Amino acid sequence: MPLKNDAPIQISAFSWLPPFAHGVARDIRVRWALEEAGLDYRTRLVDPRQPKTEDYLAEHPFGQVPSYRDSEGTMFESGAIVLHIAQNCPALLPEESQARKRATIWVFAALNTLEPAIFPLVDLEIFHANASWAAERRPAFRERALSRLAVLERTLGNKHWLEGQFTVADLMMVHVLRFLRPTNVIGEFPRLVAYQARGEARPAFQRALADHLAALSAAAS
Ligand SMILES: N[C@@H](CCC(=O)N[C@@H](CS)C(=O)NCC(=O)O)C(=O)O
Repeated sequence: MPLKNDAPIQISAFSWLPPFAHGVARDIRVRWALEEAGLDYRTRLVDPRQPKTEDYLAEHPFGQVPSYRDSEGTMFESGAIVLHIAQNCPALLPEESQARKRATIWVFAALNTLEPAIFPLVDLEIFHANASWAAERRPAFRERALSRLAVLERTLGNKHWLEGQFTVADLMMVHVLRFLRPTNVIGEFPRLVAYQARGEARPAFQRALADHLAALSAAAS
C-alpha cells in the first residue's frame, strides 16, 4: 500500500470537493501512477475553499492540484508528473524507444485532444443543465465529444490497451474518460466502456481511488 506518512514523495490533493468531483479529481492520476510503479507517497491536503498559502503557490503557481515533490524538486501538471513517474517504470512506459514515443503521444492526446473536446459537454451537464441556453448548445457540445470518442474507439479496435501492454497512455486516457460520468455519451461506444472498465479494474487504480475518497471522508468527519 504506497500511501505512507514518511514517504519521500509527496503529492497534493484537495481535502474537500463538491460531490460531482469525488472520484475524478486529477490527484487520482498521480496516485494511480505511483501505485502502478509501487512507489510510496504521502499527501499534502489543501482546502480549496481557503486562500492558497504562499508556500503552496511556490509549489503550484496556479494553486491547483495535483502538485508533486520528490528528491529532485517540485512539479505541477498531472501529465508531466505522471510521465516523470513513468520514466523509470517499465510497467508504465516500456523501455523500447518507439513504444515510449507511442505511449507519450497518447498521454498528450488524452490531455490535449480528448479532454478539451469533452469538457464543454461535461461542464454544461454539471453546471448549466437547466439553463435556457443549454438545450441550444448541447447538440454541438455532444457532437464534439462524440466525434473524438469515435476516433478513439476506432483506433482502439479490439485491443485491450492503446499500445500493446497497459501503459501510462491508458492510465491517462481512462482517467479522462471518467470525466464523462455526468453525460451519457460513453454508452454509445461499447469498446470504450469495456476499455474504461478494464483500466478501473486494475488493483492500482482501485487503491488510488480508495485513498482519494478516504482523504475526502476523513476531512469531512
Ligand atoms: N492541467 C492541470 C489541471 C489541474 C486542475 O484543473 N486541477 C483541478 C482539480 S482536478 C483544480 O485544482 N481545480 C481548482 C482550480 O482550478 O482552481 C493538470 O492536469 O494538473
